[in-house]
Amino acid sequence: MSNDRILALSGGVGGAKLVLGLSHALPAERLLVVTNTGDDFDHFGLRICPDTDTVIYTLSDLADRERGWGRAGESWGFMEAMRQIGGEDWFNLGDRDLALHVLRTDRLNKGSSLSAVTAEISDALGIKIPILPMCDQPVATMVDTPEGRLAFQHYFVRERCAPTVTGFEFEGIEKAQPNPAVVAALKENPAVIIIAPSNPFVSVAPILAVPELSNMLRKSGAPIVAVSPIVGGEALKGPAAKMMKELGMPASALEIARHYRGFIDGLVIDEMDAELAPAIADLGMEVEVAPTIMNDLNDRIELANRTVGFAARLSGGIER
Ligand code: FO1
Repeated sequence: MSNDRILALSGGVGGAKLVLGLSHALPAERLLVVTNTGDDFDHFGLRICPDTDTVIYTLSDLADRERGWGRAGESWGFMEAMRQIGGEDWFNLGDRDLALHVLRTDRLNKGSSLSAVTAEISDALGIKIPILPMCDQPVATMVDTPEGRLAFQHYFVRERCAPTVTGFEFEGIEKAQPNPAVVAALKENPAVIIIAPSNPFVSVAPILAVPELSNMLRKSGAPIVAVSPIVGGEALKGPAAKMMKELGMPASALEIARHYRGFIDGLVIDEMDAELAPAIADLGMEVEVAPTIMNDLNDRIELANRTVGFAARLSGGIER
């Protein structure tokens, strides 16, 4: 018998938007968020965890709504001073954001796990929803380009996603162990697993690549539904559509369905892509057509409700 918990897999700004909607649609004890750690990297000796931090700031309402990452009301004295003394300035660290990186790095250096320090910071910010990094071991998403291999943040921020991608590598993934809290939650048979509208290649793939995690997700018996990050042939935020084209795929919700085929039971697509529904259904998955563009909080809550409702309807028909 499944309990009624919802497990959401999230990376990037798009993922955090749906997580915010879910946090308003569900009581805190029903939601667990698993974050991608492949974007994490060391900068000035600080451990930076962007996808986890975006969820932390979003759920504590500290996030900058414009940027989607970092904190609102930020000041940039540190960056100005860094530039003045000739330090690297391609990655912007706000003065308040820095506190999180300094505290986390200090705790990690003293032996805390990423999960433990994430829980400590979440608690301090009054977040009741468990924010669970996919694993506590370091994993580094690398982006292969014709000019060579780039660390993810170099590709994404320093090079502004300009290089052509030819492939991805998740360095360290073979030594990664699924976050024990995620393993425990999966053993308690969650009701629903949601893949947020995150970049499938660099935000979702690292999570699904953690050894055994994909098997555990499927064995949990919970329906797995994804929300397409591609609407009308474009990614709403970030380089997903550009990556798909560079990898020789059409940038479409149908291609997203093909990408997740065999793993997900249902895909939520935008009304703009409604005509793709039959072709997606032909791939052997259920399809929900809904407004998936999240401009405000209400959109986020609406999409969260539609996605949970869709997945709950699938629970009856899951045979694995
Ligand atoms: N993204 C940018 O495009 N430019 C930045 O300067 C930048 C700084 C930054 C600092 C902290 C943080 O948690 C995230 C930051 N991001 C920045 C976003 C980050 O690169 C992306 O959110 C993820 O890595 C991909 O989703």
